[in-house]
Amino acid sequence: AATTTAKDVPTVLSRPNCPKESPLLRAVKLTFESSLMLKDVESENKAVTEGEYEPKECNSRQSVAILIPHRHREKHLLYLLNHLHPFLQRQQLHYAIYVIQQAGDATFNRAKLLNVGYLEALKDHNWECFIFHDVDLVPENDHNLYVCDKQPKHLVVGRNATGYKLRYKGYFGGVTALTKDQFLQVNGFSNIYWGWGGEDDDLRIRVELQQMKILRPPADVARYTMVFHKRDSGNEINKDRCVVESNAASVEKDGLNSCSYKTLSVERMPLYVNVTVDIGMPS
Ligand code: UD2
Ligand code: MN
Repeated sequence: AATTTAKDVPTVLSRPNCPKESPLLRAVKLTFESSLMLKDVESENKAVTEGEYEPKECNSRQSVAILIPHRHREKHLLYLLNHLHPFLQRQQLHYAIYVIQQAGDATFNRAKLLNVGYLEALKDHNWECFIFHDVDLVPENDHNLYVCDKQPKHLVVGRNATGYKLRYKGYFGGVTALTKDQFLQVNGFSNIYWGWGGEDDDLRIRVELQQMKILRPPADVARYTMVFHKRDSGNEINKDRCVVESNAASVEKDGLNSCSYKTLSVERMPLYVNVTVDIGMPS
């Protein structure tokens, strides 16, 4: 019979759990160099493979999928990747970055793209935590931890353009963190928000309907720089954004369980998984 000796024990068992607070957190100055190239960011992040990273020194406390809805914001994506990879590594997380690209020119639908990202990422790994992340928001403080909590979390209290203050009570836009189960419990985002606005408030309504409570890090930590931009063409203000709001009955029919889409490609790039998807158009 086979006997087990110490040297057969996989290293993953012998290495310690990562500490509650990573010793690697530090103050970092954000940079937005227009000359930055993808190959520079790739060569500075050699430990990342196909968008995924796992600390070698310890067992990560959570596995986290970062989901970024995207169309035609290449420069913003580059700035974000440049900052986010080292940032997440300093937090000693097992993570992967997914960019969900809306194919075609139909009206943008941020919320539906994020539903797709959740469903597609779970095909790769049983992620415990999901971060729903605008492409243009760069976290300023290493202590803004990209992990999930007992309740859904909103990671943006303030940003440069709004004097680092919460925009309004109940604001839930920009960057949010929900566990796999929390997101399933609210049936994800509504799929019917086409164009700008409202889908973030709708997610808050879904969270509240489940008697969950939104948590936020302290204001001095939950700070972001938003790269300046104008409203994109194809993402005009959604005039129906207040009409379509979810309620207890609609949540059961509209969300993750009704999200229909066609995956056109899944490209495993060095720094992210690029999911290109046909999500249809407003009916
Ligand atoms: C606010 C919210 C955002 C969302 C939006 C309303 C903050 C910081 N953010 O963002 O979470 O609720 O209002 O829908 O409050 N995008 C593209 N290409 C496009 C259009 C949008 O990639 O053509 C993506 C990209 O990730 C972008 C996000 O969608 O960051 C939100 O769009 P935005 O940045 O134009 O809207 P903004 O800044 O008003
Ligand atoms: Mn923005």
